[in-house]
Amino acid sequence: MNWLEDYFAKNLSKGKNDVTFTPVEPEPQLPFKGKVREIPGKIEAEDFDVPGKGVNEDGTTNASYSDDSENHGDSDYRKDDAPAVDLYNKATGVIVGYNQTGDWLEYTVNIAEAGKYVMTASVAAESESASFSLSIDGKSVAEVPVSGSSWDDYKDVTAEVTLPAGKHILRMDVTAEYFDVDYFNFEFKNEAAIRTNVHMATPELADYDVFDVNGVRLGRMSAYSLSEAVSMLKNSNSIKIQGVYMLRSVKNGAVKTVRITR
Ligand SMILES: [Ca+2]
Ligand SMILES: [Ca+2]
Ligand SMILES: [Ca+2]
Repeated sequence: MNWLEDYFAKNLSKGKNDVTFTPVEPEPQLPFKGKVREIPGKIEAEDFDVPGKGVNEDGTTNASYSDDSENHGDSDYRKDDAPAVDLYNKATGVIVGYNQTGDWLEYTVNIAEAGKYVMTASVAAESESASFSLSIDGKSVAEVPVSGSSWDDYKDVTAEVTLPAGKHILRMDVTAEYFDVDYFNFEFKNEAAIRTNVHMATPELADYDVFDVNGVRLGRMSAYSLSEAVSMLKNSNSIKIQGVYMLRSVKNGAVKTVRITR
């Protein structure tokens, strides 16, 4: 009798009803600190869900992350509930680092309304070839390339995503190693566009002098641009005589001739 037969003889002779096996009672994953992450809003990468337990009836697990068992990071931020995830302390706070292909993190989110959002992630990398994907309840919403030249140089990567309303599981899958990620920020698309435009050229009210064809100054007006001043002058009731007038920017001396017909 070999050892295996011996083992079966000893253990199975008691009858299979004697074998006690207590399955782990399944427990769902839960939002970190009991707080569902709101979209629009900022989600810290390190605030992924607290893992649940066991296996559900449909065969799905209640894991909230996947990572190699070693903690490569220097932060103990999640040492109690997720010690395997590689968290690091950086100048901007805690970040998720050592992101290897196949690692993933999940976040329970509440999305204010269905529609288009601009996702901005703060990331660092030392290569041109890293990437991650984002999905909602297992359905991919974005594939985001990440590149960089320093682990200390965090920069924004953006993607437009279409999201459903309500409570869902947002998941980040590492599709190509390596990169570090500090946070994900979601904004309504229109608000993000307005903010970008304002950032590019903040309109400022400026003064323009109005002269007649003889060089006599008739007055001063305020407008956001020289072209706006031109159209204001053309539509103004205060110029009653048709003819050629001149607008000059008080600030930079730019001049524009305006022909007014009545
Ligand atoms: Ca790890
Ligand atoms: Ca990892
Ligand atoms: Ca962070």
